[in-house]
Amino acid sequence: MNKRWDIFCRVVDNFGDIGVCWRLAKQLSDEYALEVRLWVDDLNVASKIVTGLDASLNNQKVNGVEVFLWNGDAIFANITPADVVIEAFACELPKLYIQHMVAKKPTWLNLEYLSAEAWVDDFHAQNSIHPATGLRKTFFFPGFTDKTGGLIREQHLVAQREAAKAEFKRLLSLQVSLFCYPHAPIHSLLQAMSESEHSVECFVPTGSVLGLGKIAEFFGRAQIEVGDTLNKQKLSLTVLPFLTQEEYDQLLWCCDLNFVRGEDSWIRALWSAQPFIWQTYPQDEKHHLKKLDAFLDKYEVKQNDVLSEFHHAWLEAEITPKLWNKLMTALPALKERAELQTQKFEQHTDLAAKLVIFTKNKV
Ligand code: TRH
Repeated sequence: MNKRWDIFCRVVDNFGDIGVCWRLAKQLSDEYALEVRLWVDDLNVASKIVTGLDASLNNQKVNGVEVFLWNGDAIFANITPADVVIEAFACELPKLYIQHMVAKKPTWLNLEYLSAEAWVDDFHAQNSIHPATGLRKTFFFPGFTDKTGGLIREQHLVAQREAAKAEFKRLLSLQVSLFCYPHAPIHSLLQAMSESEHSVECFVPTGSVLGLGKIAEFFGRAQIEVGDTLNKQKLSLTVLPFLTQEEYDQLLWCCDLNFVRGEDSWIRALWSAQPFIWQTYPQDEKHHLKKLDAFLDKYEVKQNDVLSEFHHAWLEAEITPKLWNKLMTALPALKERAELQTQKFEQHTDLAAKLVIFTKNKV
C-alpha cells in the first residue's frame, strides 16, 4: 500500500520549487524505497538542480526517480494516479489527472511553502473538500515545531556533515558564501567586507546572485565569469559555477558564514550548523519581514541581537562596515549558538518521515 507517489511541481521562478521537490523525491525513493514520479513543467530549470537530467527527454529515470515533463493536460489521458499525490505549493493538478483520482481516491496532499509563523501549527494537516469531485485534500505544512510537517532532512545528513567538517583544513581568512536576490544591498556588503579587519574570502555560485552585474560593477569590471577571482583590500571574491545540491551543501558546511535565500538554501544553511543570514523571498505588503521575525524568534534571536540587526539591514537597508565588524566580533559566539540551534531542530522528525507516517496512518 502507498508505494507509488506522484509529486507535481511547477517552476514559478528561481530554483526553490524544483529544489525542494527534487530533494523530497530523492529522499522518498532512497530512504523508503518508494516508486516516485516527479512531474515538472520546466525541465530546463530542473536540469540545473537534477544532476544528470536531460532536458530534451520527456520521461527519464534519474537517481531512482522517474522524471516527467508536465506539458499540459493531454498527457494524463492514460495515466493512473499514484497512491499518494503531492501537489507542491498549490501548483494545481492537471484536470484529467484529477478525474482519474475520483475512482482511485489516493491520498492527496498539498505541500505548502515553509514558514516559521505560529499559525502554521493550527493549519497543518487540515483538510478541504475539492468542490468538483468531493475528493479530500490535506494541507501539509513544513515547519519548525512538532505540530507541523517538519523540515526536509535526509537521514545521513548529520553524519555526512560531521565527517566532512572533520576533514576541512582551517584557513586563516574568513570564508563566506553568498546566495541572494539581486535587490539585496550587495555593494554595501562587498564594501564592508573589503574594509574588514580580517581577510575575507567570498564564494558566489553563478546563477545564484542574478546581480552578478552588481558584483562586476563593484570591482570596476564590465563582466565577470566562472573561475574569476577579484580582489579589493581585504576581500577576495571567487565566482563558482552553479553547484550540485550536494556540492552546495559542502560549501555551506565549510564556510564560516553563509548568505542564503528563499526556502531550500535557508534550511540547508540551518543544517550546516554555521551562522547564516537569510534573505526571505520578497512578498507583498512586506509579509517577508514577518516571516523573518517569526524565524528569528524560533531561532532564539532577541530583537537587540546583532544577528537580528544584520538580517534587518540586509533586507531593508545597507550593510555598514561598522555592522559587519560587529558581526565579525560576535562570530565565534554565533557559531556556538548555530550549533546548538541546529541540534535543537535535528531532534524533530523530518518532513519525509512525517509524510510517510501520515500516509500510513490513513490506511
Ligand atoms: O531559488 P530560490 O530563490 O527559490 C525561491 C524560493 O523557494 C521561494 O520561497 C519560492 O517562492 C520561489 O523560489 C519560487 O531559493 P531556494 O529556495 O534556496 O532554492 C535554491 C535551490 O538551488 C536550492 O535547492 C539549493 C540549490 N542550489 C544549488 O543546487 N547550487 C547552487 O550553487 C546554489 C547557489 C543553489
